[in-house]
Amino acid sequence: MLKKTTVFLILLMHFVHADPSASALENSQKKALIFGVSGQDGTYLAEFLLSKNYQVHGVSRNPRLAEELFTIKGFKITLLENPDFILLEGDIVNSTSVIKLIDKVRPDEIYNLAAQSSVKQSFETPEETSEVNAIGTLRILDALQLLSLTKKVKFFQAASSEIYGMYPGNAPYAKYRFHPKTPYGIAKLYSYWITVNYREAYGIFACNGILFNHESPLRGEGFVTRKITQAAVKYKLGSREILKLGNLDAQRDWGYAKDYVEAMWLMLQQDEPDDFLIATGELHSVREFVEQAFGELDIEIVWKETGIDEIGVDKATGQIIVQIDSDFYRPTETTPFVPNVTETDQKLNWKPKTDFRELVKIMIEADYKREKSLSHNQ
Ligand code: F7E
Repeated sequence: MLKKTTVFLILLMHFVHADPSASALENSQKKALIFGVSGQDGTYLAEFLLSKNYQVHGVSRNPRLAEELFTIKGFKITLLENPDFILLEGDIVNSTSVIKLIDKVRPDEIYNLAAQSSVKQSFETPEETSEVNAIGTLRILDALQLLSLTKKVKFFQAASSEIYGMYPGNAPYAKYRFHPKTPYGIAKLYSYWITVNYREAYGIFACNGILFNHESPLRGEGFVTRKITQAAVKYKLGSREILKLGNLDAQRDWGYAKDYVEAMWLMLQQDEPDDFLIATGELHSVREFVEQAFGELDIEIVWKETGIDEIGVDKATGQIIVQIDSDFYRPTETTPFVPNVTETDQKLNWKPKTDFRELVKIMIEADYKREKSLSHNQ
């Protein structure tokens, strides 16, 4: 009996003090490297991975600015003050920077979320867009090859529904039917195929998440959803500035970015690498988004006139809220289609948790809180 207790104590001491077991514990912590950490998706993904006990290395072109952004947006405690979160300076337009970063961190997983993310802007700066959104991805994949890390590191690429472009809405679903209609979509299609190619050629565990529009209170103000929620809140608080929009009948599949980062991570936890559509499977128009956003604030919109003269009016007061501005039209638009998310549901076992109404509500509430506190501090 005494002998058994002694053996148990010796074993216990061994586990508590022995260095090898301590370092084994340390080594079991996975390391992730996120390119584009300060954007909407990077921020949510960093938080998500930290909650899964990862050590997260986040790359930003300007870490000091990224710190400021995290602080303003309320991520000081969850990110900046977390010892497992490390901000690094780097840029995917620079191969040396990419190689050095990957060599330094030696991550288990890399997430490439760095992009010039505005489709409209891509018509004005197509070359820069391709440099970042297409060749940037190649630089990361090629660094893995050069550093002989093809078997060690798993890679996630944020692909986009813009790669489908002209997908005819009523055609039978086909995963590989691409006809991008924007410089953004074309650059993203290159990054999609180069990811597939490095998987097939070098056996990298590389996955494309074909992400449909995903929004949140962290969305940039130039994207239509955030533009609308901000305008709605300002109107509610007394502003009479007219909301100028482009194509009200453009349709999108809008999900919640916070849900989508879980899907990115899940892809890298599968037995085999593959590409998945990440979407809600529901289409809504910009018009519906406007109605829903103002509706959340008890403002009912009625539409009058047609075409470029169409206006959205406050039903209760007759005040003009929305006007059309052709500057927000694009030279070519992506045709919307309802994505078939069966494979994502069945193979990845992932479904979005937040529907369209909840998403609009989350964004309106966050903008309302922010605007209120801004006006309070003035
Ligand atoms: O436009 C229409 C516009 O700029 C949505 C990015 O995350 O999702 C996003 O790209 C729709 C378009 O996003 C305005 O014509 C009307 O049909 O919010 P957006 P996007 O172009 O769909 C894809 C999947 C990505 O990968 C991209 O990175 O709304 N629209 N009026 C307007 N759009 C804007 N921005 N402003 C307007 O006034």
